[in-house]
Amino acid sequence: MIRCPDRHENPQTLAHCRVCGLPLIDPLREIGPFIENLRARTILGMPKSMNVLIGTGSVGKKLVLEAAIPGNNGQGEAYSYLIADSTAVSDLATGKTLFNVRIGDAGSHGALFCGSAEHAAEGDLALVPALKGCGLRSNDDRQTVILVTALGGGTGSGTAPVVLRHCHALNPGLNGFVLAISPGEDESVHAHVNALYGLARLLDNGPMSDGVVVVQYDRLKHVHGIGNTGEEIKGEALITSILQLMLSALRSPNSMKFSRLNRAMQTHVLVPCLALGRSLKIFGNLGNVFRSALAYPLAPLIKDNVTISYLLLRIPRRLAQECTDNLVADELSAFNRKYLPGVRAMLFQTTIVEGQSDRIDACLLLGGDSIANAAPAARANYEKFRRQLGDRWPAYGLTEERGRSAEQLIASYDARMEELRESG
Ligand SMILES: Nc1nc2c(ncn2[C@@H]2O[C@H](COP(=O)(O)OP(=O)(O)OP(=O)(O)O)[C@@H](O)[C@H]2O)c(=O)[nH]1
Ligand SMILES: [Mg+2]
Repeated sequence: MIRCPDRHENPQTLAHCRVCGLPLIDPLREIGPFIENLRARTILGMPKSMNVLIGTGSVGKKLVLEAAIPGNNGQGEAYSYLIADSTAVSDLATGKTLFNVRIGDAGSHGALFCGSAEHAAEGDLALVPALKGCGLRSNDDRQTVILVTALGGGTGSGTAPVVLRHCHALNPGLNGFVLAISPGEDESVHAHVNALYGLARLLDNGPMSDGVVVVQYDRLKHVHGIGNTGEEIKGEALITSILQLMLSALRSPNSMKFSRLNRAMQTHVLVPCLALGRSLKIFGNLGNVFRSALAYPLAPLIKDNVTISYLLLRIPRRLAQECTDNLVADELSAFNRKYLPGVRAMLFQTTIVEGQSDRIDACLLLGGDSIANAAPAARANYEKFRRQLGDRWPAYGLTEERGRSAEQLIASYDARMEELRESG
């Protein structure tokens, strides 16, 4: 209810009092923009972070909260954090710069479709000030944004592209990477529609991120690794490991070389292959470690289609003298020649970690394959959805035209990849 200046009660939807006809003024709505403006000015006084980690949707939120716990990402104070989800963050006690933007109206409780979440994020006045607070303020090609999200839900798939578009508007030179969890093959039609739409939007406009690392959710069941205290790493924890490797290898200024090469090659969708806690004593050499990673890509991949091969490598200090950059380069190019014959360019980044373990972690990021191969279920489900939908597009916050443009974006990416492969 809202009161008029003469204190008659009225429903919030009216513009004038139903008793006396005086105008109804909602103080919060009137001074909202003023408060946002004030907040933005306060934020601009904060130090600028060169590395920003953003989580969208429930899964993104969980992963960012985990990474923001001091000591968890191995990066000290290098990152600032932003969470954009349909539910609020209750615990901000991480001791870090952590912004929280609530997407959508209070009644939605998280159940949104991609298009509705996209509209909600586009209309959200708090998003840009929060991004400025994270450090996105001016054109700077050293700055890195890593965004983590699942694509099967509505909030993450709808919000992530909007957030990245704002990031590019604030810093056109940024290096942007996404870790995206795509739905498992047996998930619902809606999950696949959200994922295909979200992925298309991430490739839109230029595209919005230099590399989208796609992990298919059900593939996590089949991969196991070893942590530095000998514990088994599986399922959910594998995502955390990939994110940690990305946070340490793709931070400023190293991120620049990856994004520049990726822009030149236009291979924006990357499939990760993970080998965690491998002992060089057991595996003999790095090539064998890479081979064990390639045995089970975390999204479907046709190996002959791979044109670019990145390696994020983490080694303990005691192996630093043994694993020189020259050795890593030699082993990676020999491995590529043998198992990925279509590779035209490669790049790696080694991170040294302290500790007594003699185990190494490797994450190959392989690009050049088509999305139709990396997410076959997405395409089939999208077709099914389109046939069943009839005129109910608005229920999903979409129009037939937006759906078609998403399909075209994916098709043109795939055509570009095919052309690139054939030209080689
Ligand atoms: N990493 C991780 N992914 C999950 C888990 N459960 C489901 N998923 C994947 O994440 C997708 C759902 O993503 P969420 O982040 O929960 O959805 P959302 O973006 O919050 O969207 P809403 O539907 O609006 O809540 C599913 O389609 C699965 O593919 C989990 O426990 N961990
Ligand atoms: Mg959710």
